[in-house]
Amino acid sequence: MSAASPLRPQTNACRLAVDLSGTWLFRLGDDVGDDSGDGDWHGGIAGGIPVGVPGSWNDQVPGARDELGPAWYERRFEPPPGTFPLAGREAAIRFGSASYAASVWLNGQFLGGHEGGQLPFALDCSGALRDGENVLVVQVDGRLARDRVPPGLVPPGDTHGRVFHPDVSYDFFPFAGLHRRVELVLAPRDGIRDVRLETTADDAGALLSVRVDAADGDVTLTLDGAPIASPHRVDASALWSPASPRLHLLEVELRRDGVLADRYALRTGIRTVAVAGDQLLLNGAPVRLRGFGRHEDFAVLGRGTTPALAARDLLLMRQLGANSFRTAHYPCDEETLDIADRLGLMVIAETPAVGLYFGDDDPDGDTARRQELALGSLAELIARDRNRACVIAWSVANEPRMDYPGAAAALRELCDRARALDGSRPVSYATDLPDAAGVEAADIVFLNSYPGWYRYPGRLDVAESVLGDTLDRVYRRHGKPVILTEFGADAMPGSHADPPSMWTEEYQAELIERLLRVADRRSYVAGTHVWAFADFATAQADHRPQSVNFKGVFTRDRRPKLAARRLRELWQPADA
Ligand code: BDP
Repeated sequence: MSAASPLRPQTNACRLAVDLSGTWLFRLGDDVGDDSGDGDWHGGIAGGIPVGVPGSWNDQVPGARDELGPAWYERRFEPPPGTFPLAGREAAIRFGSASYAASVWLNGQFLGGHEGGQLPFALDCSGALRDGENVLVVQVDGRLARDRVPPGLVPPGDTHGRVFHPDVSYDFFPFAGLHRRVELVLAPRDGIRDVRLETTADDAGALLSVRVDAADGDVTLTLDGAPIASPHRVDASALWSPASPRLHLLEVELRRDGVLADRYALRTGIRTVAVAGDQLLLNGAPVRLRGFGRHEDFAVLGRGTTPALAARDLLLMRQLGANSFRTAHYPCDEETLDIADRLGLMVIAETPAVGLYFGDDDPDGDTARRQELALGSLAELIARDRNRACVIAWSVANEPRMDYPGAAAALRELCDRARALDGSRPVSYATDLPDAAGVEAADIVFLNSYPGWYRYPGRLDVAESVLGDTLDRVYRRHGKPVILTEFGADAMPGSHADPPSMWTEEYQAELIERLLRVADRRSYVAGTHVWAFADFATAQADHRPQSVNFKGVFTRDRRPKLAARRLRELWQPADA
C-alpha cells in the first residue's frame, strides 16, 4: 500500500498530500464503541467545540487540563479536484502523532488505529473516501496506564520516588491530542514503497547507497539533477556537517513502458558517522556535540508542533553556538528535522521509552507488553528517520529503572534491535545509572548526571570534582566515548543572588559553566547537552513550582536566562 507506506507524504507529479490541519471539532466523551443508539459518534460527533490541530487539548479547552481522554475529534473535508476515480492510486489518512492512542473512522467506516504518541501512522482509506464531503472522526486516548510506553500509574518505588498528578513516571506533562499534521495522502498503488539511503566512508569522501523498494518497472536516480547509479561516490567537499550543512536533491523515478508511474524526492545530506576508540567521528573526523535536550512544549499548544516554534528554537541554538540536540523524550516532529538538516544540527533521536521499568511482580504481563511497545516504536522511529543526515545516533530509552533482573536484558535487546535495523549509527540510551548492567550494550555512554543539583545541592564548589570523578569512572569502566546527555539546574527567571544560590539565574549559569569546563577537558567526552533548552510544563509535584521544570536556559516563551548568554560566550565561534 503506497499511500500507507513509511515514506513521508509529498506532493509532486504523481503524489498528493493535503494538509487537514486547522480547526477541528472536539469533545471529551465516553468510549462509545457500539454502532447503536445515541452514543455512536463514528459518523460524526455530537456537540463538538472548535479546537486547533495540531495541538494538545489540555491547554486549549478550559477545564480540560487534566483530562486525558478518551476524546473525539471530527474534521469535514472535500477531496481536491481530480481525486476520483482513484484508478491506480490509493488514498490514506496519515497522522504525524496522536497521543497516546487513536482509532479512526472515515464516513462511519473504521480505518484502524495506532498506539504510541510522537510517531506517524497512515491508514488506507481508499474504500471509504468519497467525492464531496467526508467526515473524519478520530478517538484519541491519552489515559495513563502501566502497560503503556511511557508508563503511567507506576508505583513510586519504580520511579525516582517522586509523586506527580497526573500520575506519570516521567518529568513532563502528559499532553494528549493530535500533536502534528494530519494529511490526506494519494499515491500510486503500484509505486515506490520505500527509499533507503546509507552512506559509508570512502577514501575520497563517501559512498551513497540508495535502495528502492518499488513495484515492477524501471527505477532511475538523479542527484542534483544528474543521473546516478547506486552506490554513488561523493566528494568530501559535498558532505554534510555542522560547518557546512550541504543538502542534495535525490530524485527517484519509476517508469513502466517509458511512462512515469511514480516519483519521490528527498532533500538529503550525505555524511558518515562512526565510533572509533573513545571518539565519535563525523565524516572521519572527531566531533563533539554541544547543545541541549529539547522538549516539544509551548503555552496553549501543549505538545502540538508548529514549524515557527521549531525554527525559533533551532535558530536560537545556532545563535548560541550549539551544534546538536537530543529529542527528549520522544521522537520530534519531522519538520523540525528538516530544519536541523538545513542548519547542520546533529540530532540524537530518542524513542518514547522514558521511565521504563521491569517490575517482576507484574502479574498481568505489563513488563512484556511495555517491551513489545518499546521495540515497536523503535522500529517506527528508525523507519521514519533513517534517511536523515542530521540524525547521528539513536537513543532507545531515557533513564530506565534498572533494579530488576530483566532490566539489563531488555535494554540490550533494545540496543541490539536498533543496530539490526540500522547499522550505520551509534546506539545508546540515556542513563543515570551508568554502573548498572545493560550499559555495555551501548556504543557510547549517554550519561545523565546532576551534581550541584540533585546530588550535592547548592555545592557549586564540589560539583566539578564530583562530575569529573563520575566521568572518569564511567570511562574507565566502559572504555567508550561518553556524552553527557543531561546536566543543569532549575532557575526561576528573574531570580538573582550573589553569591549564587539554587533556583537563581546566577547559580544555573555558574553550574553549567563549571560542568562544561570539566567535561571539555576530557578527550573521551564526545558531547555535552545541557538540560534543557527551554522551561517546560510538568505534572504537579512538590518539587515543580508552577508545574514547570525550570532547567531551561530559555523560559517557556523563549526569553533568554543568564545561562543562555553565558553559553553564547562559551560556545563561540559556532564552527562545529
Ligand atoms: C532527568 C530526566 C528528565 C528530567 C530531569 C530533571 O531524564 O526528564 O526533566 O531529570 O529532573 O532525570 O530536571
